Amino acid sequence: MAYENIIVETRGSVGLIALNRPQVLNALSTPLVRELGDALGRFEADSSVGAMVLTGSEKAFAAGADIKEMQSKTWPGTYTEDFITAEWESILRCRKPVIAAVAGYALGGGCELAMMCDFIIAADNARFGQPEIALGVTPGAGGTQRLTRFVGKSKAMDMCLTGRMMDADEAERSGLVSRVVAPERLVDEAVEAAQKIADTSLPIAMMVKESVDRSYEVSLSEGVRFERRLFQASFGTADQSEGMAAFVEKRKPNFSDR
Ligand code: DAK
Repeated sequence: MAYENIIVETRGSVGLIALNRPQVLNALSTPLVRELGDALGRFEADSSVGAMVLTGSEKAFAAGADIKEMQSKTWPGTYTEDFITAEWESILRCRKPVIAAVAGYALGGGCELAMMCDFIIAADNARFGQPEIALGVTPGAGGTQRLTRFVGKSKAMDMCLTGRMMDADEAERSGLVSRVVAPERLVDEAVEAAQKIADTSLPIAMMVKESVDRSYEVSLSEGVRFERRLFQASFGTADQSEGMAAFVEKRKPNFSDR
């Protein structure tokens, strides 16, 4: 697939995808979301890639779904075609870790897309929001659900009902983002974090991701039981032998993803 709305490259063992519709602040059109799904799928299938970074521009990660594309949609149409659900959910099917590197606006579907990633590194000019209410619609890709889990009910209600934006400092204080960096450091910082992940054992990194994600779905005791089984299963890997031998021998581990 030729990409017109994203820029894709590989840095070391990291797949880097930049949303690229600068004239509309990276508004998420159906073609863009389709291309994103294709690129993520390729990195997911590429054994030389251990983690991905998703970013935008310095002005906008993404200012939401493309309002001009949505404007003429109807209820029966969005419902029967299940408006862009399958394409949007492609990022949730990634089993390799995906980091969002967010500068500028991450609004509506842009904020939702960032929250679908495994964690968010923000530039200090990042602004997050769920302004859909001002357009006469509700959030549609997890804004009321994931944001509430990240920042709690009070701030989620505030953001979804008033549409106000949260700056990077507040987002870090509230647990929405993991770290805040200068805009010019953003992509490098995210790629370095992704490379650090890619340097570990791929199956173990995937198990860690799956286990943290499971904490949102099940009770604490079931989650800990799931984690315990994965921990025990990790002793069936060559990478457990290598990781522990490397520690004892005071050298860097050389993981083989087995
Ligand atoms: N869609 C289309 N075009 C957009 C856009 C958007 N979301 N955001 C900005 N643009 C365009 C503007 O129309 C403008 O284009 P021209 O007029 O130059 O042709 C250009 O980008 C620059 O924008 P501004 O001139 O407005 O720039 P400012 O710096 O003055 O303002 C802004 C920046 C981000 C505050 C403003 O552009 C803005 O408020 N944008 C809209 C933000 C918004 O309401 N976002 C939420 C959209 S609704 C679903 C999945 C996802 C969704 C729903 C369902 N399913 C899976 C079912 C998501 C829904 C949404 O995101």
